[in-house]
Amino acid sequence: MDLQKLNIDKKNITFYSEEGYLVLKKVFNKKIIFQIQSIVLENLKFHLKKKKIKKNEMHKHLINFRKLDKKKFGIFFDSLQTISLGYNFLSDKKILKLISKLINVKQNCMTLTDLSLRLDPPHDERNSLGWHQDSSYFRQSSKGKNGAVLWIPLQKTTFNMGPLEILTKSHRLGSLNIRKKKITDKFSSAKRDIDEKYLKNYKHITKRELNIGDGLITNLDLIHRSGKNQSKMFRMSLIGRYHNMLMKDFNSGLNKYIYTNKRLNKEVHG
Ligand SMILES: O=C(O)CCC(=O)C(=O)O
Repeated sequence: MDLQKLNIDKKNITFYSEEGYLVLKKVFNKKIIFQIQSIVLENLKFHLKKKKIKKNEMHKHLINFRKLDKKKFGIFFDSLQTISLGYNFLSDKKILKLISKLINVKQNCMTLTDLSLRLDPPHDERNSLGWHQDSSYFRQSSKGKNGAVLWIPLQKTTFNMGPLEILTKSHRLGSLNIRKKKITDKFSSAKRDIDEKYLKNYKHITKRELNIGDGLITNLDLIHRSGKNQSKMFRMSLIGRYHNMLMKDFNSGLNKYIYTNKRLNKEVHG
């Protein structure tokens, strides 16, 4: 079921509660998405020390940058994680109203944390995520149903770009709180993949092509994974996590900036 123009009714709320997700169509301000794309481009020019990069050559430069200098690419990537426009976008009044209805909390009594801007390169799965629940990574709510994740594509995302894959109804498993597996490659993401034994009852994979202006909201317990990007472009997306702070299971915390530079991080945080 798709939700257009954010007109939420009982049917949508029931669908979200039964299936664990809701697809949003044509609801986000495209202008802001284009502005976020230009921030990525400006930041890329800055890190590559280039005066000009044509818009249609951005992906070519991103691909080469990641291939040629993983460390510098990591710094470039990290500096996109706290862009101010991302907060604006994810705390749009209408979005907050919608999510508050889905997770059944008074409007504005939610937290918004762990924003991320993902850049998923083509034919490179080092940072792809296998089947997981966001509730294993983000423990603000002990019960995943008291939180929601909003996933917004920053460009048209076709099937060959590997849109997010979700296991319909899998949120019914509750929060599995999978522990982090050790990683050996420092340029790969740490994983909390779910064991096959939990997946056997959830065979129905949903994936959708999304346009600019569309989005996807999921229950924090819904099992999902990264699709395979087999295109020639980076798949860019913005993600925010929302939690009901008026529930007993809410785990409070501070919003701490983790510096990419380990020495500086130690100096500041000890
Ligand atoms: O966009 C993706 O490929 C995966 C994102 C995701 O699953 C997450 O951040 O939890």
